[in-house]
Amino acid sequence: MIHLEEPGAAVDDKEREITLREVEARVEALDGIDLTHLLPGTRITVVTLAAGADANEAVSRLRLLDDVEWVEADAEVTPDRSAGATRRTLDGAASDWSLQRLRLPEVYSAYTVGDCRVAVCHIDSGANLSDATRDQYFYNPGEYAGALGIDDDGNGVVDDFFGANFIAGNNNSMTSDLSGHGTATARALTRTAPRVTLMPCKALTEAAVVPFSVAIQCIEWCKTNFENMRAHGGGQVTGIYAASWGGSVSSLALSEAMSAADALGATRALFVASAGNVPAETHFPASSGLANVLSVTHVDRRDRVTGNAGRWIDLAVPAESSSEAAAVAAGVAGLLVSVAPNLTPEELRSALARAAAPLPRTSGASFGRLDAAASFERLRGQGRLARPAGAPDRQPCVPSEVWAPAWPSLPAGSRPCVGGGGGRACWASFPAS
Ligand SMILES: [Ca+2]
Ligand SMILES: [Ca+2]
Repeated sequence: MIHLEEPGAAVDDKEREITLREVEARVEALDGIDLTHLLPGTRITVVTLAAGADANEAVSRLRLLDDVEWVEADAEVTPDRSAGATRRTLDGAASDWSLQRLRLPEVYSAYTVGDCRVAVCHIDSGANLSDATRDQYFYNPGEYAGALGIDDDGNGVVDDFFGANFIAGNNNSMTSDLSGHGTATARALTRTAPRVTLMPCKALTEAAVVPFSVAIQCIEWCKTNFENMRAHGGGQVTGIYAASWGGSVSSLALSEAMSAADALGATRALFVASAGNVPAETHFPASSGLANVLSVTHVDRRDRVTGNAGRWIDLAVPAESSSEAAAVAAGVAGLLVSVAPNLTPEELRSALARAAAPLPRTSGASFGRLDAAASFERLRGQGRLARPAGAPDRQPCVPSEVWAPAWPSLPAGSRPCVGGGGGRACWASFPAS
């Protein structure tokens, strides 16, 4: 991936986009470069080397271009499933003991939680439609009333009624999950957060790795959806992004996409990222140090940290794996947003972390163990609950009635990306928040 210089002479977004396309064309003209793909809304271009091209040579040539700020390999990381986990055990996530330890039953009975107009972006291996998660699937109101074969809501994917898949540049809506990982984290998330919508984006290849360039496309797709939801009357200010994967290699490109998702547009962004299952000083993106990341490890029934430990890790969640822990924490974040939609990423982080149950100082999770009931109590004490304590409402949401009427085809406040093809929207064209 290469990062292009900001075109200084550009006077508006449209011209800026044209300039970036011109730079991209110059990159593509270089020997050894086969294909480039400007990620919409960013200055990041994914470069594919020609067959037989020398990677080091191509990188050197790219670095010499005036318009290129930096070059990095498109690294791949793996999901944080537990080492001994089988599909069968993963299917049980999140387990009863975990929900009990989090005091979630108390939350369900004391508060009216869940709101189908609140969503969590699930960047994983997809999610198979199942009885457990079906009622909580995203049903894209920018597409379901549109035309077949058309990207009606301009988010880069044609007919993405339920989800998106950016593997191998397919940009399609098929989120079927071959690995079982995404289905398990989706179940953990939806079980934790009844009535909160799951927005699945498939970023895991058949080789069971997450390329950073694909994760970036998922962030953009979800970001566009959060912007559209906000533009059409939704109350959710902070988009929640669940990332149950990571690795030892850092990425400037992914960091930039995560920061931009927070800085641009009318919605902000909180990433809930798994800290890894084994000791490691770096587990990116959880260890990125970005202000809008909540890094999560896992503890057993006796509060012993069984996942990664380190000063950069924020919270521990009772769970079988770091993947499940991140999914559960993202679910709790969704629940909090469902009763207090105005929460910013800072306030959400604080509501989760500052109410945590203490763990021994040596545990390696800075704030302790997540305590969902204490997080709710903290917000109630601060007068932040838009929906105060009341009878639980567990009725399943009717997808076509969640956002009614369906959205018009042009996302409010956006414009098509120049050269992006097919009416694709540029969320970067939303003004900075
Ligand atoms: Ca679409
Ligand atoms: Ca369509």
